[in-house]
Amino acid sequence: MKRKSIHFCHLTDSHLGNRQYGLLARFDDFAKAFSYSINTCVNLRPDFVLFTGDLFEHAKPQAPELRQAVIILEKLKQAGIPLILSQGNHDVSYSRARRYGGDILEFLSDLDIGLRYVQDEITYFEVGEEKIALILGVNYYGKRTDRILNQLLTKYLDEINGFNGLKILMLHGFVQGMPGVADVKLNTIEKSSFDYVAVGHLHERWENPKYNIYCPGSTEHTSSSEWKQPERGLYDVRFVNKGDNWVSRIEYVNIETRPKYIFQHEFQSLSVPEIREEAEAYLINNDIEGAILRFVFTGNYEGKEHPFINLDHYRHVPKASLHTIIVSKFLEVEKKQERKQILSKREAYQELLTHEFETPTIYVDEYISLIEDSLKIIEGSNTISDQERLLDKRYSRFSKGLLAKFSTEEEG
Ligand SMILES: [Mn+2]
Repeated sequence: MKRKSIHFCHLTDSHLGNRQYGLLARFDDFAKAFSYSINTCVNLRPDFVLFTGDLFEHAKPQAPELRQAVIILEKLKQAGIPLILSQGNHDVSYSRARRYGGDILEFLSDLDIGLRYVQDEITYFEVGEEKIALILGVNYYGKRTDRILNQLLTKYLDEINGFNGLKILMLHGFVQGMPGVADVKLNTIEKSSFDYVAVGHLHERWENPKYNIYCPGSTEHTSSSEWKQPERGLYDVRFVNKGDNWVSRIEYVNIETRPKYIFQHEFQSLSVPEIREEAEAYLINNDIEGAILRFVFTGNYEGKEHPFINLDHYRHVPKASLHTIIVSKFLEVEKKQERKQILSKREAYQELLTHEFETPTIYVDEYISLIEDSLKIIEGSNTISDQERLLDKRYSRFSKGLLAKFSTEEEG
């Protein structure tokens, strides 16, 4: 092989067309993050760019986000950098696409914008006549991914083993070890001898260098659960061939996105008016220009004149932020306390049986034990048929007991 080095970028999950919080500004943010990523790639001048799925938020993108995609991808084409793309779960609605002849990514690759869509097949990065890198792109299959990947590895076994350049696998799914239930096992990846496994789907940066697995995370935050990892980015990957080995140098390059912050505040034993006043001051003090803010308010209060405190409508108090989310957890605290003050479960059953069902006092204990046992059976059984069998048993014991009680009463 003449070529001794390969340079590529890897990004994923841009979710173009996400109108988050119903805001035009957020719709623009997703395009900006993608545009920033592609500009970064153009400046890095790689041989090619990998994109591992979820280019769009919806399988049926509308004109505005389609135009964003075409305009942004045109920059890569102008720079002569091919984009190699694999499928994500957001991009595709299977049956429809299959039946009618193509999904949106196929449509984009039909346009002459330098995009190559790899669906359960191998493509090569070539320089002149020489094949430099083999790239296997796998479609999105959710929990079936592992089985289908195994089938593909068998199908392409000779082609992969016979290739002496750099080998890359692209997929969209949870790899074993990522948060979430795994779609692909490490065993499957291990036996395949790929030099770089490009992964999308998880929106956080995640790596397993031992198995050459790299997931850069989404280019923008699609939910506040992703904020705990504020940095967004893409991989700048260089491989150098030394003898028989490919040696990698992988760097994470940050993407600028709109700032997001979480504030947690606990109120200490205040009355409702004091809480409202303190909340308002706290929101004003922590207002941040252009940011997305999430406030989590917890605590207790002394005054009993209000049934609960909901501070949600205070989200309009910060004026400089783009969007504010308020989570009030007062209600939960109150509910717990109220439950303690009212009745125990047993007292509640007693109340219900005596007053609602006018159950004679001598039967109340029997009925309560039936209720308690029934609940235990329902919570403890795995299947409905188990529940039915055990409940049947319990009811027959109950009616026997009741019958016995009834006859003693008659006698007495
Ligand atoms: Mn995604």
